[in-house]
Amino acid sequence: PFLIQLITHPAFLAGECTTRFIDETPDLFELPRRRNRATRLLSYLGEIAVNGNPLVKGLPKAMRRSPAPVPKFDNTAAVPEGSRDRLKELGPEKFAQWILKQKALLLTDTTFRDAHQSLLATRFRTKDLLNVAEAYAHLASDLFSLEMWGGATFDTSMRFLKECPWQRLADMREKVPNICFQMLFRASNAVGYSSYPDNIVREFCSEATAAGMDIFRIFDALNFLPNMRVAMEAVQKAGGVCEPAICYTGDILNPARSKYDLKYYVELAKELEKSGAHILAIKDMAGLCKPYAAELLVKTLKQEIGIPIHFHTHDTAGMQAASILKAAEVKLDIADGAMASMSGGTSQPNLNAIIEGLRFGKRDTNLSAEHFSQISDYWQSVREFYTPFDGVMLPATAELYSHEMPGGQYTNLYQQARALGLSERWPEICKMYAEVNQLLGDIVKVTPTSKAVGDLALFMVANSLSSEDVVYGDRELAFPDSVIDLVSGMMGHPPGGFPKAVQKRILRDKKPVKGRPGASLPPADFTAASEKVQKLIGREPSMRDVLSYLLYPKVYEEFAAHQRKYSSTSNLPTPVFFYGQETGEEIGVDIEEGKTLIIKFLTISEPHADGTRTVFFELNGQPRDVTVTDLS
Ligand code: 3PY
Ligand code: ZN
Repeated sequence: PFLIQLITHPAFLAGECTTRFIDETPDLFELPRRRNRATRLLSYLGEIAVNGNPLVKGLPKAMRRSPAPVPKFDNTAAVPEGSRDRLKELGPEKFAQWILKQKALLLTDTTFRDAHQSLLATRFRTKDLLNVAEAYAHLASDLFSLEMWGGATFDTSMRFLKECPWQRLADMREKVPNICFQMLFRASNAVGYSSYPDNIVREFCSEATAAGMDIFRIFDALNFLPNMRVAMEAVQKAGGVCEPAICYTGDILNPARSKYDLKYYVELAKELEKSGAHILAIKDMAGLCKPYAAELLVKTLKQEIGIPIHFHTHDTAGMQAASILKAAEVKLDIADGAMASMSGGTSQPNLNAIIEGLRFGKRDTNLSAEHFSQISDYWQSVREFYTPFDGVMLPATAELYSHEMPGGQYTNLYQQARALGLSERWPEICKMYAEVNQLLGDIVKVTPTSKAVGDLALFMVANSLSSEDVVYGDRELAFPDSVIDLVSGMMGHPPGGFPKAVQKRILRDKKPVKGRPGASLPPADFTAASEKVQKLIGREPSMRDVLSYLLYPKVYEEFAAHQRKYSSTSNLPTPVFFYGQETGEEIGVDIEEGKTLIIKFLTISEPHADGTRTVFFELNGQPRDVTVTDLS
């Protein structure tokens, strides 16, 4: 095709063909590249048509195929100014001052990140996020921020959805220029499950800021300050808004839970303010901060520190909108909620209801009920694409206050238990989770420490082990890696350290890490990583590619292999990505600005002698077929 392109090119026909002409005429290469791209996409569609997508195998089927209706807005109107314009104008310090002056309670919408992480195993695809992004820019410009990145989205988008997380951020940024973006950053654990070298943490923050991230909520899963400071400094240096979090556990109202009392949180908050925080987050990842505790905590913090306070909670027990309202009464500055149709349960409290709860009062948000309803309707339709991941809605029980499981983990651990055939023993697992927490000295439980506690609880129930067996038994036990990482100090250190006997039994002869793990990890070699990535993707990698690889080497390799084999599948509609096309269905796939492939699926042949099948399509009106090995 290249030769035909060349000899039929108008410049060639006009006798102007030189080597320079070939170099300077990139459209010569366009046809083969596009064809190649189309062939690869057809291979994906053929593969799904014959073998299905393993992601949804055995899970309840999503019945919705029609696109989710996007709220109407005047797209010829200028994008209204929003919090991001204010941040750009003022810079982080003065922006924080501006927040303090607001009468309204400011709101963050978590639907693009935590809500689907908590309810749908983080499976929202970029396409569904982008489709509503411009509507947000026009209809929800008075939101304080959109939490749309970080936490599990980084790993999940590559591992399961085969999408580039950086591309998601950059594309969202393009469509929403006016509202601040917020991300969740696990301090030295970055967007992963254990400490990374400091140079990765630094480079990540700098690159995320360049890609359009504004506000970094930084937490450490043990509230371990040395880990947080590395990330805080990196964000400050990159010019981002630094929002460190105190992770809330226990119950400040319960005199018997004295390890994490009011004084503990106030001291932590003061330290964070001293280290240059612009905003302080209260991260109530399990939804334990009851209304009167929230009131006491926020009221006290407002007296003790001078920076704005941002409250994040999960509605697992069903009571957390009340905590937000109580905190708003004592001058909380910003609260997190999720759009109605993606709220409640292990997700955030209902944003639409909070807006109405505050209407006509002192902290009235002045946000539009009508616009936010339309946006919630969009998410309700989108949610119907994700039925396979929307399974278990565990009832909230007051047991939550004894096991203290984070929202994002609650349903996940249940799924893990079910996969091990232990779903009948779920109440026992919850009790064991609480027991493991005490065994480890009563620690903060949030990614990644919560995973280690959950893994150990499952391990103990599955192997019928008691706490005594773990501490005093002499049976050889192959503890899960996450548990070894935790007690060896690779996730940082809890206040007072881990109980020595437990640590010794789990680590045996292995020595625990002293101090901050990042301080003893060798720096990552970016040059070597870049060479490796170049081999995987066949082009000069960007720093973003290299960071994705360094954070998740194996996941990145598989993601790169998917791209090589199928090209980017990110633009396929979600039902097609999960289930393939229906017979006779025609879809338009934008492969780049202004270029759309029209793909119609016709049929699948009977199997051939070699176990393959032929899948027939029409591509832009022309017949095309691909051969796929039938794995059934
Ligand atoms: C994460 O780290 O992904 C969390 O959501 C913690 O709450
Ligand atoms: Zn959360």
